[in-house]
Amino acid sequence: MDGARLPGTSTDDADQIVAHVDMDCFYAACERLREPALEGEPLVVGMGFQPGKRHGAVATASYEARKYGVDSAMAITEALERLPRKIDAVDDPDLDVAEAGYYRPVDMAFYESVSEDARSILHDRADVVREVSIDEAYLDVTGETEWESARQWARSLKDRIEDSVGVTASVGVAPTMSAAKVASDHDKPDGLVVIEPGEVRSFFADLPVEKVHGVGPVTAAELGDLSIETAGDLAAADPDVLEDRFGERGLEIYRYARGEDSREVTPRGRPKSLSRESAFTEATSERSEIADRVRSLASSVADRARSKDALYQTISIKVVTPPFDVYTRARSLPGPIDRPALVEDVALELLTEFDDERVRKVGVRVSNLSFTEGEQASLSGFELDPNDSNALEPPEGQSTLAATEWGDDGDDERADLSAGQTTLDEF
Ligand code: DCP
Ligand code: MG
Repeated sequence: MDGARLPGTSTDDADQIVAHVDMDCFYAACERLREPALEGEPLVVGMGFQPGKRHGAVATASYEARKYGVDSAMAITEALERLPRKIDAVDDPDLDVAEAGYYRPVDMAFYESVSEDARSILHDRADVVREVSIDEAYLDVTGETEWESARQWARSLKDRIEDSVGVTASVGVAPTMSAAKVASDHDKPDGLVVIEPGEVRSFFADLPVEKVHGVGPVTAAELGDLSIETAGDLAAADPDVLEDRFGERGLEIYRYARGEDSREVTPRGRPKSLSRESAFTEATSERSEIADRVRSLASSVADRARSKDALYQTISIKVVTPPFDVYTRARSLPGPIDRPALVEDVALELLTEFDDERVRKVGVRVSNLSFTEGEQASLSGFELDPNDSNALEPPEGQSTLAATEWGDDGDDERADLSAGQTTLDEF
């Protein structure tokens, strides 16, 4: 686009402006939202630290806890050795309370709700958003800013996330997806790094090779055998040698190290569900206010379904009551339909169960989607709350703690990611 290209830069990497957004120590940041006293403290979120339990892993650690060597995926026993629990240190003369930290269990329902708030800001700031995980997304911002103002654009995005969600995000802006990811990681936490077209290689030159997208610790060690220590070494390596050793992937990391990455930011595939939710400024028990909100969410979700040529068979609501109790209720219809009035009616009917509750947030979702044949799906973005509709229907009388049900996502890419996250289940 005009003005997006600096004079003297090659055209092949100047076409796209990509932002990569990744929240800082995300689960820990969420815990701090509801427990502000944890701010500035070493904080570990994970499983298996409670008395009598010793199996589990760290999901994340605050930056203060990382100073003690505690980090994601570490066995909880090792984390406790490096950073004992405050609560244990108080009673144990051998432990120093000042060198101890706080531990909190994983609460996916809450993190998903925070993530949803942050994602709605991302979708508001860019038309094309590729959500990669609960705390990470790529944005195509070519149409939203120009290189000259990219830093201010990213700053205002960061400020908005911090002001309205209360967590900090690190943002990287670059001409390619792989470079944007490196940029967001470069100055964490609270980072903001812009790599302009033509600067990728010089920016990468001295970075350790494992910073290159696609290079994990194993590949880095193998590259070390070839005396390739930095991204600059990789960019200057013989591509034939890389291809011999690593196959097609060798060429891919070679290109990434050189700043070559032709991937465009695209939203992910067909949504499994469409939902919208909205928080009240303060928890309310005003029935008409809650019903009005549900009505407008229902109509917005039905509109979106229609715009995507999606028929739905399941309609559900989500209700969040103070402090952060999340409930979902669903009703399935005999067949797929496109009937906005029914979405509203069913949502309001499901809401009646919560007539005596104070409510801080409500959501409406349609799922069990089918698409009219030949139509292109999800043109305007990917919805992260797709879901297996079965999970939405709790056994009679059981109040679902929505946990993964509302926020979990059937998309392949994300499924892979959570499989790699050792900490969600105890082992
Ligand atoms: N996560 C997990 N198990 C892992 C890695 C991550 O459960 N092995 C969870 C906890 C993290 C969240 O996913 O908070 C996001 O992952 P990130 O890799 O982005 O890590 P953080 O956001 O915690 O920290 P950073 O500031 O480095 O992004
Ligand atoms: Mg993160």
